[in-house]
Amino acid sequence: MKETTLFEQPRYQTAVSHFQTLYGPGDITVFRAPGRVNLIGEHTDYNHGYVMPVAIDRDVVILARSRADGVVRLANVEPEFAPFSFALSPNIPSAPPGDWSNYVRGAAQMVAQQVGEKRPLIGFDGLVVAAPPFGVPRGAGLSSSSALTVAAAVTLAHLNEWQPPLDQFAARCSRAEWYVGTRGGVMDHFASLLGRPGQALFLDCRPGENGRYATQYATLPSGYQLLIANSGVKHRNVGGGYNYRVAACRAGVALLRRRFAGITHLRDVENVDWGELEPLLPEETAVSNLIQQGIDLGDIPNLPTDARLRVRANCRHVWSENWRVRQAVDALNGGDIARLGQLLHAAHASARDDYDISCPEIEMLVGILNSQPGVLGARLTGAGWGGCVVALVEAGEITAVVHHAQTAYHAATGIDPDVFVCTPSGGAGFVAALER
Ligand code: NG1
Repeated sequence: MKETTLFEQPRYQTAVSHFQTLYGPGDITVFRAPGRVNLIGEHTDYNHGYVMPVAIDRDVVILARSRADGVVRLANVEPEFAPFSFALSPNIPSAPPGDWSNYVRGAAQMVAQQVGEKRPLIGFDGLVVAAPPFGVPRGAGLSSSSALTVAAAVTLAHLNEWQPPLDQFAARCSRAEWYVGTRGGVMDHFASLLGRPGQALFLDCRPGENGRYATQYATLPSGYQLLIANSGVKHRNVGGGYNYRVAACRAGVALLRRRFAGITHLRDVENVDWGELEPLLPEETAVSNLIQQGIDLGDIPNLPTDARLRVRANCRHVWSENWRVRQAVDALNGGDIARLGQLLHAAHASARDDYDISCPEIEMLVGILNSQPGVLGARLTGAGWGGCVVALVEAGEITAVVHHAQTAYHAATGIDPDVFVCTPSGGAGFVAALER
């Protein structure tokens, strides 16, 4: 996009004037990182499995001006996010849990570690612009937090002239987000950095021996659109259910290893019949019981010893979801859209029944969407417990489906859902520079 065009847009005009009020006149560089919607492949990434996300046309933007003293000062156009500052270093102290600055601190620490002591670290004065309607909706399973992490990392990498290969950068961004206390996988950061307009990313979340990741792109079929419906129920990964699922999968691998020596992730048993795996996994067990059996879960934060884990069903979801993602790639490449729709249905049922990550509002939305002509498939997307539903819809029916989802969901729950058509966008990076 040409600079003049970009800075003439009201979103950027307002942001530039806000920036100048904070930091005075001078040059401004703009970076962006999109959120993502996951078409299929939920909770498979941290199991070294397969995912198929799309970068969405809602993003986190950072306006930045470099500072030679290595300090990062960051404000947000949304006043509920308090400004903060810190000095770049390979070991940046964290703010209290839940503070938005931790995503930026985690990203900054990672970049500082990579750029190393070769030269002085360049910091920046910055402004985050991610308010509705252009920003990534927060707590909606569309990776607003990872978009913030990636936007901060992209800004600092650019200012410090660090240009790693994109897959390596994405993997490092994912690890950087562990700083906030989650043990998430690589999907969101890959989607945000490697997204392409009009395409879904098929990612194998297991790195090769050289540490590189295999990626492919599948073009979304013409004549169909992706609809995103936000249930309005906020989901959070910090604490609670997400890490329980990570633990259940880890425990499953440890138990299966007694029969299948050397396996490290559920991915390793993708070609073994489920019937062979099932008897080796307990239906439900307490964390304390697993620890007594010598299974190491000690590094997973927020995991009480009396937490009960549905090891068998959780592992079944991951095992079957990996199969569905591979089928979905074949369906997309073969133009079999009806088949893709069926796979989305099946993926939703598995996420609900085996992974227990749905909730009544999501069920309501999925039901409403599935009842409409032109909807091929609908499923919850992202970590779960609220957030968004993604649906594949015939283009000719999309307006009616959006309208119906809004009115029917509001009538049933009293919540006004944000329902929108998603245009797959390009990946994160430098956008434009304004020289003054
Ligand atoms: P969201 O929906 O953005 O919270 C989380 C994880 C992903 C993946 C999905 C479930 C993080 C940063 N993101 O995404 O890696 O595991 O859940 O498929 O932890």
